[in-house]
Amino acid sequence: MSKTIEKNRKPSARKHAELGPTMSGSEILVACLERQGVDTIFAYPGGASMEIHQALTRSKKIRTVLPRHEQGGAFAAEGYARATGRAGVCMATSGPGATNLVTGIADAYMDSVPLVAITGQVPQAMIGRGAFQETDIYGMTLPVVKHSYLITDINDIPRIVQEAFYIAQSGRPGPVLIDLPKNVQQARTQPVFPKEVRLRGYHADPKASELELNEIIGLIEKSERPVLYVGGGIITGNASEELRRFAEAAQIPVTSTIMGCGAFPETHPLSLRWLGMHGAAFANWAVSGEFEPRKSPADPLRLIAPGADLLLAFGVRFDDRVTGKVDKFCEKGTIVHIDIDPSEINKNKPANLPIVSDIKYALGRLAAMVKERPIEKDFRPWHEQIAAWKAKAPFGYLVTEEVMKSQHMRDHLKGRESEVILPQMVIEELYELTQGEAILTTGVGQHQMWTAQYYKFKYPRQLLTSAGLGAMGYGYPAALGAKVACPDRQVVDIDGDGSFLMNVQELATAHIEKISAKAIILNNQHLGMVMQWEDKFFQGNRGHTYLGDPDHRQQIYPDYIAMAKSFNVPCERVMYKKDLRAAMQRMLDSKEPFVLDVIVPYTEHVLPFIPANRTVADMIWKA
Ligand SMILES: Cc1ncc(C[n+]2csc(CCOP(=O)(O)OP(=O)(O)O)c2C)c(N)n1
Ligand SMILES: [Mg+2]
Repeated sequence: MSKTIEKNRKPSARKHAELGPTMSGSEILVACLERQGVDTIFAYPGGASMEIHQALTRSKKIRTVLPRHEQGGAFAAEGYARATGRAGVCMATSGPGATNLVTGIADAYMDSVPLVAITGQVPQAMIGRGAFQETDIYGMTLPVVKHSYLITDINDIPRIVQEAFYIAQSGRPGPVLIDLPKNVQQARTQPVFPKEVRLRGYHADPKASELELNEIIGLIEKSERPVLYVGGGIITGNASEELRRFAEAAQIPVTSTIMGCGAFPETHPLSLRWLGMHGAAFANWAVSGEFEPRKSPADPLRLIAPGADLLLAFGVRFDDRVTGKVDKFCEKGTIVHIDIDPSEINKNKPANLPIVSDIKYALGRLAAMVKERPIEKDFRPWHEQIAAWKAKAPFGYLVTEEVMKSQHMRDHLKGRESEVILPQMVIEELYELTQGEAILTTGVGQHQMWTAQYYKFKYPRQLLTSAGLGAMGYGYPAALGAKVACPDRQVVDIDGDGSFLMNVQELATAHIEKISAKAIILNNQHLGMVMQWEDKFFQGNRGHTYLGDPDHRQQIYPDYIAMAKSFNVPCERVMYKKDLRAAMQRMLDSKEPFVLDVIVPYTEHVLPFIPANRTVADMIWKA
């Protein structure tokens, strides 16, 4: 080593850290966010966070987007994160601002979305005294965060922010909360920015052993009817390419969860689309077998054709919306479960071969192993069975007698039968017009399920939906976040009239911030999904599921055209099929945010449908 280099070597502490100029706690926080590469924060100010907003006004690197409700801000940050894989950042003041973030934090927790949520807190000396706008947000969010911090020392800010981003984005991603009391924001010091994160006992990158992976290959060689059941873990683990290589090399059909939509191209011949309560009948049969339909769960099960004898469950968590009655889910199959999070193993469904691993690594190795030594097995009979199932029960819909006789036809269409727009048609049309390339977000309800059914997702991070929590109001703010992250992509929220109304104020954010996310409201004037359950289980008795104005049923209520106008957002209503395509094209061509209010009948049910905690034999799949 030359002398000059020797002389310029920093003391060893400097190698691991860097000293900054004297700043306030708020400025240190913003400097730390910049160092993390944060380019956008969705933040709503208040007494306990305005100091941070002041510091943000001086940042040249961070765009601060003002949502019109903190929940909108949290969902937008999630949309940003789901679209990119990078942590989304949201911020709120103490008390009500912080509690308004909770739904977004819980959503990020359920769907493993990297989110850093920052809250202002009352000054330390006031904590525990019932101070104005004091809530214990740290305590309130404990069950729904991956980790959380209450900062009590200004000198901890740099380390904590760095850890927060590392924890949120590594291993199984999730939300991290940082609660920052006002006095710490106001204090001043010279920050020390650490260069690396050191967390004892946190292993973000476990890897399957060669022995375990060889065991999987052995099981595939012994099997006749293997199925890959893959989930959001493939997407968060950036393992789609490895999955495709492995599935193709081994010729194993792939079904996904809704979280996994796009993890494997849904247009691929090996794709079984998605499974579960409203998933493809053929995917459910491929996993659990086809049975004679039965009227009551007390009736015996009569097998028509067996399902998978080997289930490769990769990056999934055997959610009840997927499994139904969990002991009947793939009852006869050997189950291999790979997850990065050891707490998922044997949680809902015991696995015959449980493996804790980063899925990208495991699938990459499996693909390489199969390429080196091809599987000597002919799965053609299995592929033929699956082809027969696909032909028997594709996703489909009919304009039924019930639609024709419905109140919708009387109130709005005056009997013009050929002009009725079914919700499924809207999504098919959007798929065509966007060539399957758009990023879609959704609310929660029937429209969410139809979106997943009638749009075929070719890539990961294309369907952004509140799957685990099922939070209405998610769609439009999430679309804003995705559009900010991916300004060159077409981002469309397919929403329900109930869900859209829950965060409609975000139209203001869209207009003022010039975020041209689009929204299609599949407006059935009802809380459709709840209504569907009323029809099925409560003889159609309406328990507060009608959203229109009962005194003026012919009106569409509320009037989204007038509402959007007040936000200066263009909006069109479509009532007749003949007008749909052109209106949708105008929406897609718009350089501004745009709302398309499509009026659809409320009579449609989402099919297939496996009622909760039932089996594939109880699946209703024909209208
Ligand atoms: C915040 C929230 N409240 C209540 C529910 C329960 N819920 C699930 S779907 C649904 C109906 C949604 O109606 P809409 O958004 O109009 O969609 P549709 O089913 O009509 O397509 C309701 C009330 C929920 N998922 N989230
Ligand atoms: Mg509705």
